[in-house]
Amino acid sequence: MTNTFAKDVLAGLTAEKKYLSSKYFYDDNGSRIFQEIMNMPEYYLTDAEFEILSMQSKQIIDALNFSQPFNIIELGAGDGLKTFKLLEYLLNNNIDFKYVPIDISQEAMDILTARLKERLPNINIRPKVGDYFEILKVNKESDYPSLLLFLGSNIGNYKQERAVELLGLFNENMKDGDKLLLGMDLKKNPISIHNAYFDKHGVTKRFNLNLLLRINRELDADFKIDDFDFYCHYNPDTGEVKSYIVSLRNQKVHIKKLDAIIDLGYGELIWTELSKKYDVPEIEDLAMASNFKVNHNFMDCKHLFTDSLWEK
Ligand code: AVJ
Repeated sequence: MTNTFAKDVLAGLTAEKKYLSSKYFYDDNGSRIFQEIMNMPEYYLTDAEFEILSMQSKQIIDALNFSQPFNIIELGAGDGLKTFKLLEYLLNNNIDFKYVPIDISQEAMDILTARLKERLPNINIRPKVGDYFEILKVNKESDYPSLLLFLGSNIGNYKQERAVELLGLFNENMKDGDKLLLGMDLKKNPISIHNAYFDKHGVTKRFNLNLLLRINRELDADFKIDDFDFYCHYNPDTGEVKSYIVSLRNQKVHIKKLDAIIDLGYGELIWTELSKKYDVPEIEDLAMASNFKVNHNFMDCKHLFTDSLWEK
């Protein structure tokens, strides 16, 4: 793991246009800062998706048209209890299902399992730790229909081609009749999007700069955090939020474990993240490109966000 981290950091910081992957934001500190982001009122995504799953559980479950029992497989579940309201609805209505949260973090799965068992003592939960696709492979052998969940706008971190590739892999691991519920952030007033990502509290800045602290710690580097800033912008034409770390001076950074010295110029950018926003026609196009059909878009009342239900 540290090995691919090292390789990716070296590739990104020696590229013509520097970049670091947002997947590396989520070390223990980064995950904590992300919780802070989700708690900010400006970061409307969390509340909007919570509203959808609280207010429309019945509509979502009815739209599945599943026989019982069935599986709910959540990819990248984390410890955030995102699906709590949906699970609660199912248990309150004596619907027979098994919940399979998947995450790469053992700690996140332990926390999630403990919390759910405490609040929903009757839940049939089978957490899995590891790579999505290794675990998803067994879905094809299940006798029961499955609902895959990929929530929280995580798909927005992937460029079009990579998103199609990932969704195609989901598709290949689904049986006929299985469904996918995909959390996607919608295009809206650009100012709301700007405020969610360029927050005035500086939490998102800390979230980004934490990646440099992680490189300092894990790869024995000497990034001076005060010599860097954060910048992001939303382009309403493309629906893309792009986030960057900015070098505030001409400087050299020594990354001992990579045996590398990185030159950064005044104002030079390190691209860290893409957070893509969609409109409904783009959702249809993405579904089609990855061999899915859109069954229904479940939106919050302000139409900020959609949990888009797809079928093969
Ligand atoms: C967890 C990837 C969906 O892109 O909105 C939040 C991460 N980045 N603020 C997103 C994030 C900056 C988030 N995702």
